[in-house]
Amino acid sequence: MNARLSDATLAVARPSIVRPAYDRASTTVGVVHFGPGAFHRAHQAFYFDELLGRDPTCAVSAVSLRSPGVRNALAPQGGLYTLAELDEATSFRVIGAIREVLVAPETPEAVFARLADPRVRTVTITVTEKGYTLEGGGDLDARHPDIEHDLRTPQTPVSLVGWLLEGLRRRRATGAPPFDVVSCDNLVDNGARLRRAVVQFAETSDRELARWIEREVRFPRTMVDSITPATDDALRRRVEVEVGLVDAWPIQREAFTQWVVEDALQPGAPDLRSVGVTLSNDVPAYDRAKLRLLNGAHSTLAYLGLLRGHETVAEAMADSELARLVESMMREDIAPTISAPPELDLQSYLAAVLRRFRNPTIRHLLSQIAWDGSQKLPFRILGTAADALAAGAPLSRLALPLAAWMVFVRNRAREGADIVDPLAPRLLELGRACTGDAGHDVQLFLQLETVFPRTLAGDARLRSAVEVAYARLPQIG
Ligand code: CS2
Repeated sequence: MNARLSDATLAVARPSIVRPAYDRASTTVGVVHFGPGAFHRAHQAFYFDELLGRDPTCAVSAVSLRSPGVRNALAPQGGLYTLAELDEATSFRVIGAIREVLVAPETPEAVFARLADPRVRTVTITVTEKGYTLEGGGDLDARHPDIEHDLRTPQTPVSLVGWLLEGLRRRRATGAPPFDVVSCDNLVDNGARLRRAVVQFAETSDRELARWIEREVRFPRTMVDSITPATDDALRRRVEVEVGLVDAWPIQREAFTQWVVEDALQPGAPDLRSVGVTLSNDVPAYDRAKLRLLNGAHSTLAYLGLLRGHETVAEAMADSELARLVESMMREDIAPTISAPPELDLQSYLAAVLRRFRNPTIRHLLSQIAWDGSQKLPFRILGTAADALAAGAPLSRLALPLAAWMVFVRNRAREGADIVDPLAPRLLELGRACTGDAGHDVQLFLQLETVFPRTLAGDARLRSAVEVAYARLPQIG
């Protein structure tokens, strides 16, 4: 049995393994990250690991808002884990950027101490779309159970917004400048949305703090990209062979990675540009291209691919009829709604996304992409559909992922299976009420106000296109 990965055993890892190019013991925590899931460890932590070789002050304190799983896996490893970059040849790298993993409900004061520490200049976030507790129009969802809890007890928060507000309140009390709040989730205009939610939350308890946040705290917009399939036991076994050590939670991703951050970080912030991050004043152009082309195609492949019996993105792309449909949707329906930044050639970008989807070394499960459809589809498909309606453009292809999502929910409900979605109980209730009649069933889903804006739900052209698509799709029973 091999030894467990740790600072003490790293020396005996296989020579080919890339190790942290810095002395971990001499680094200090300069970044707090909320949501240390696979994507953070594949993406931002990789960039901070690169940066630590020239700036020892940007080690990461990772904070889990809920579960102890990541802490339990990484604490015995001193925060070390393996990153496998899957390309023609797979490379393995041990990432040392995460100095500690805190479980917020267990040690709240340790988290607040990090947030109050003036050496922490940056707070990054990957809590997925549902973690922002926003309602359909983009405002803070004051009826969300976590927000209701935090409104009652702001000093012991459970929501991301609650943690940020109490952290900023305590930071302000120290007299130190605030930290930058850097959302790294797939939301359109992520930084601005998060700023709005935090200020709205502050307004409920401390208007002066709300004004200070508006004046002093930076919430840069970002676009993040790297396809990161969930870790499985096959990866754990492969890492043990290749690294020569046991790693409880290695991470895998494609070789491609991109991070675009609004050029609005505070002076003295980590020099992200020096490690390949694009600082831009036109992040919306990047995030629209990525969310609509890549993520819109991903969700389309997920729901249609699952209905056609496929398991992974690569398998769905090997289905020539489905691949042709998705490519046509990208080129003819989505691309025309995007005005790309000058340095981004949209057709080359689109071709690269399709190549990435076909990467045979990536086992990206459609069932993983199908999670949280109620939170993803508004950013990935509905914005494009609204633009298509405004332009009088055809909707037949764009309606397909929406109809396929509805059929997916209906089929899961009929199978008595669960779905991963913050609206799961409501969705499964709708699924059970479906009859298979397109007009009846589609109308049930269009009533979901937190998913379908009233302007879209009330548009007969959209409803009709989704009904036609729904009627064409295979259904159980
Ligand atoms: C995927 C994304 O799971 C999903 O919803 O569409 O995680 C996707 O892999 C990333 O956004 C790629 O950058």
